[in-house]
Amino acid sequence: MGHMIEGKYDTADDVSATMASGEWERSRSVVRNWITHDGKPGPTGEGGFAAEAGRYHLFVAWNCPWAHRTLLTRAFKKLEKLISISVALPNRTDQGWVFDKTGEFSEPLYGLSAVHEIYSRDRQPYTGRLTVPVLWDKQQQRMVSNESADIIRMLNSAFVDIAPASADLCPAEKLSKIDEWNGQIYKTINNGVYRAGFASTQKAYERAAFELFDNLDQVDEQLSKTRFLVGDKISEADIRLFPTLARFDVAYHYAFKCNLRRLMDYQYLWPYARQIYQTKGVAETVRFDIYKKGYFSKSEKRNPLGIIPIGPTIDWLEPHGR
Ligand SMILES: N[C@@H](CCC(=O)N[C@@H](CS)C(=O)NCC(=O)O)C(=O)O
Repeated sequence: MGHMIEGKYDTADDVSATMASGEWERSRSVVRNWITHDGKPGPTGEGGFAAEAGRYHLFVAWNCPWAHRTLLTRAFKKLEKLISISVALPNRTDQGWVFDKTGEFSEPLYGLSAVHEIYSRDRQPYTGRLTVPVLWDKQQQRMVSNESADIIRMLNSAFVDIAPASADLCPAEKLSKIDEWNGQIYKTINNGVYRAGFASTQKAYERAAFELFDNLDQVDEQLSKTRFLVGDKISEADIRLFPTLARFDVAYHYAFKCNLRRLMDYQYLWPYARQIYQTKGVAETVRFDIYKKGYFSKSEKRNPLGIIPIGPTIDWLEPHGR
């Protein structure tokens, strides 16, 4: 997959390195401005990004779990009419994430043919990986952020005065607990599946895979006691966990060899995942068919023939009983 140096696209693969130990490491995002209600700077980056209806746009792909968090937050915060989206095709090419000319995967904002074109449109020359999600300011023609963790936090707070009423996903009194879960879940579960799937030695794979299931077990235990990770209301921690759960049995279990247990085998985690799936607005952010296309796309190392499995069959609409 390509990257960009000083605003110029380069098809060469630098990207996420596999270290000598066989461990796979995700490189960091680089554009980290914040939308705030009054345009004052957020915790990082520059100011000038005030919350306004219709001003911002998200570039996403259905199969990307990091983009999925932003779509979930957009849904939970009732921002669908305020923030528009462009959805890239599930299979990346030598141009990285690309769009179709027409239909569901065409790019409505500027008619772009690839996500790297939005990075080169930014007035500040960009250097780095060309990832989704990207939060874009249509007014200034600038990238606000390409870090999903920041994007979901700003979407939670910045639009409260102009969007319909919605629940606070990060209430102050629960923030430290939310951050604690976020840290654990990111390392061992969200990124854990990739560390297992992209490991290049037996040892690195086993370390990541065992750690993943150990942490899923811990989450299951928590969900035996509380409806959501942090008490009885959904929070940002649940929003960050759900994209991995949604992809688990259909993709990670098989494509990334995360097969000690299935999500379906968990007593609490599986009904909890269905509970979130059955919440208004969530099913519209989920595309199991696309997950399979993306995770089983042709890959020399993982799936050389690019054959997509027919199953499994999973009933996400089964009553959750929680
Ligand atoms: N830290 C970023 C990571 C996003 C990310 O890694 N996205 C993947 C897709 S799931 C991507 O676009 N990769 C393209 C590449 O690395 O070239 C975030 O969470 O926003």
